[in-house]
Parts: sequence; structure tokens; C-alpha cells
Amino acid sequence: MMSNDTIAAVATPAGTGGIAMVRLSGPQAVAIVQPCIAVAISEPRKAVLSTFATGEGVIDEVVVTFYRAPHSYTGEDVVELSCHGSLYVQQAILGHLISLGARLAEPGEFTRRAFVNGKLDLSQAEAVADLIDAATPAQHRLAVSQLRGGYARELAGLRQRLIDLTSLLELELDFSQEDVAFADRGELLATARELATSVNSLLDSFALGNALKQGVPVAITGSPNVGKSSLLNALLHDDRAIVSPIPGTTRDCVEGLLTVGGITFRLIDTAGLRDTADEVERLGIERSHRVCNEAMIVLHVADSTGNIQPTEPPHDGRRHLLVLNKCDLGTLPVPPAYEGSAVSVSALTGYGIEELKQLMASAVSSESVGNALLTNVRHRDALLRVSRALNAVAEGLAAEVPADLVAIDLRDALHHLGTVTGEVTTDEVLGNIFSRFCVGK
Ligand SMILES: Nc1nc2c(ncn2[C@@H]2O[C@H](COP(=O)(O)OP(=O)(O)OP(=O)(O)O)[C@@H](O)[C@H]2O)c(=O)[nH]1
Ligand SMILES: [Mg+2]
Repeated sequence: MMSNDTIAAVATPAGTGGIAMVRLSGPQAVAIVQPCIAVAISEPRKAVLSTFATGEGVIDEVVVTFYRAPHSYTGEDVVELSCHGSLYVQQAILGHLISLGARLAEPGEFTRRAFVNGKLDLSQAEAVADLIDAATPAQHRLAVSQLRGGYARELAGLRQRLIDLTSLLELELDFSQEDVAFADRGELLATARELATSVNSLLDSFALGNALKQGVPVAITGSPNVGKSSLLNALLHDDRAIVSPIPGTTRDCVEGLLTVGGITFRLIDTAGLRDTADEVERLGIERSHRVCNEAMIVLHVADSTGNIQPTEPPHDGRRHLLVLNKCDLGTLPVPPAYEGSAVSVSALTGYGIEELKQLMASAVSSESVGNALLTNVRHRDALLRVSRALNAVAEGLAAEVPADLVAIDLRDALHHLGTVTGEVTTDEVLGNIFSRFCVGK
């Protein structure tokens, strides 16, 4: 599926820099550039220094690199011109190439061509966009793992097994008069269940995968006046939230981003929990509960001169850490249930803050080590549908419904699995994905 036009764009960031790169891809790439270049473009993968000239004279000295199809990023003939990073030079070169017949590339069009030519599957193409956006080591690690195949390879394997079983089942339909069963129902059921387990565990990883991409939500909660807002400020090294000796100071949620060990945390300071007649404070407390429910890590702050609430971590799938604040004023014993998940700090002096940060980082990385993580909303939607279809398959088999009905659900599961890796795509989906890219990628 080669495109018949040749696209061009500046691949380096907009603006002035040391060098800039103009890239062309398509069957006419060499033919368009050659008249502007003093040396013959023939040997692939060799950087050649030359001048770039229009009919009106030399524009710049450039380094020309040629990649012959299919051994290029896009799978087509690609020519890259590295020039000096002046805005004028970049635009003059690009403009001249356009006048010679190249078309200005759309956002992500190089990567779209790479996908169309089978150089990347769809989830890898999406990982390229994530890699370009990555701002922290954790985001970078996720993007690289997806770029290198990640769970897409595992899904492709599952899909193949499903295709084999579906074909057997559909073969029976061709022989429906003869009442034969090619597909072993027991094996089919076992495979559907196994696939559902893999898909569901990927779905479960979405919360963490997404959190690593967007910032792991951390709720700071506890009774009024224990020093929650002071703790937020100490963690952020910033005077973010209002602190006062009056209980009930914080009403709204106050947020800040903190990066520890390459992981970004979204810290959320909340209103102190107590019974109150104050309408505004009550609304704030409702919000506190909501934030805690949506958090992945909950910091329960207690005042070391008071008592600890709660004395054991709730069992709700979240990581609960106990923070014994105001340790400059007194000490409290750590309840056995919080052993290993508690830390004494003083938001006032900064004592223990570093230890708390490390505890938060290890709470996340112990969960994420070695697992494929789902980070992409589009993939999650598709996998939810796969999971639903597989459930229907299992139910149908258990109820011994006719093969043609089971085959419909199998086809449905196959279809949605295929949308993750790109075996099944529509123009609309491709348009959505590639419009996220920058021009030139
Ligand atoms: N000595 C000491 N005082 C602290 C410490 N942390 C906070 N305080 C003081 O405790 C009081 C309450 O602090 P805040 O941070 O406003 O407490 P809060 O938990 O956010 O209170 P609410 O927003 O009302 O729920 C303030 O007077 C702080 O200066 C600490 O580590 N040591
Ligand atoms: Mg507060």
C-alpha cells in the first residue's frame, strides 16, 4: 500500500536551533531533492555534506541522508536534510521542496505511513506519540515498553488462538446438516476463560498505568489540625495551602505535583474529617471522601500529641500509609497493622519528609515491577468490549447454545482485539490517533 505522493515537513521543533531537519518520504523523495543538491543521492544510509540551492542561489550547507524503501522509518524512500536551525533556512528549503512537487505532511503522517507499510503496529505507533510526550522516567519507561511490542505481542498471540477456534466452529456451520463437532467445546471454553483472564488482568493494570502517565493520585486525609496542609507544603517545598491553628482551615482540595524516583505524584490536601454544622465545611468533607476513594495512595495524617485514626489500614485495594506528624512535639507508637507503612515526620522542621517520599515511591514501584501496564484509553475501551464478548462466549458454551451464536460473540471479541494492534481499523480511528502527533513525525 505505497502512497503515490511525497510528503515533506520540518521534523525538528518549531523555532530557531543549532540545526534543523527537513524530512521527505515517498516515491519522489530523491527526484525532488536531487536538483537542489550538488552531489548524487545514491548510496543509502550515508550522510553526505552538500549545498542546497534553488534557482536563485545557495540557501545553506546541508547534510543529506537517504534511506531506500523499505528500509526506512516509513517504509518508503526517505530523504533527510539537516540544515542550520534558522527559521528562514528551514522555511526556504521546505518551501522550495513543495514548489518542486512535495506535499506538506499532516501531523503524524510519517508515522501513519510507517503503520500502513507494516513497520509498526498501531499500539507501537501510539507509543511513539507517548514517547515524544514523556516528561518523566516512568512515562518514558511505559512508552518504550509499548514501543518495543509490550502487551500488543501478547494480545496478537491470544487473537491467533481465538481465530483458530473460531475457524473450527465456523467449519461446523458448513456441515450443519451432518451434526458434527470439530471444535472441542471443553477446549473452547477453557481458552475463552484463559483469554478473559489475560484481558482482565490488563484491564486491572489500567489504574496504575494511567496514574503513572498522569500522576499517581495521593490523598492527604485526617482529623482537623493534624497538619495535612503543612505536610503538603513540606512535600512540595512550597507555600501552597493555607495553614492555621484553627481546626477546619482547609475546605477545598488543594493539589500539587511531586516527582520522586521518576514517578509523578498528584498530591491532594483535603478538609479535616469531623462532624460539623458548618455547611461549607461539610461540603469540603464530602469532597475529602471522594478524593480518598479515587486516590491510589492515602496518607492518613495523625498528630503525634493526639491519637491515631484509623488504627488499621482499610482493605480497599489502595495503599494506605500512616504519617505521624508533629514528631517534634511527641511520639506515638505505630499500630502493628501499620508496621512498615508508617513514618514519623515533622512538617514544621522537615524531619522524615524524605523518608515519606521514599515510602510513597516504593508503594508504587513494588506494584508496577515487571508487569505490562495498560495506559491507553482507546485500548482499555477495546479490551472492555473483548472481555464482555468473551463472557458471552463462555456463557453461550455453558448453556450449549448453537455454534452460530457462539461464533458471533467470538467474531466480536476478535474484532475488538484487532483494533488494539491495528488489524482492524477505520479511517476515523487512524485520524484520531495520528492527529495527536506533531507535524514531521
Ligand atoms: N509543632 C508542629 N506544628 C505543626 C506541624 N505541622 C503543622 N503544625 C501546626 O498545626 C496547625 C495546623 O496545621 P494545618 O497544616 O493547617 O493542619 P490541617 O490538618 O491542614 O488542618 P485543617 O485544614 O483545619 O484540617 C498549624 O498551627 C501548624 O503550624 C509540625 O510538624 N509540628
Ligand atoms: Mg488544612
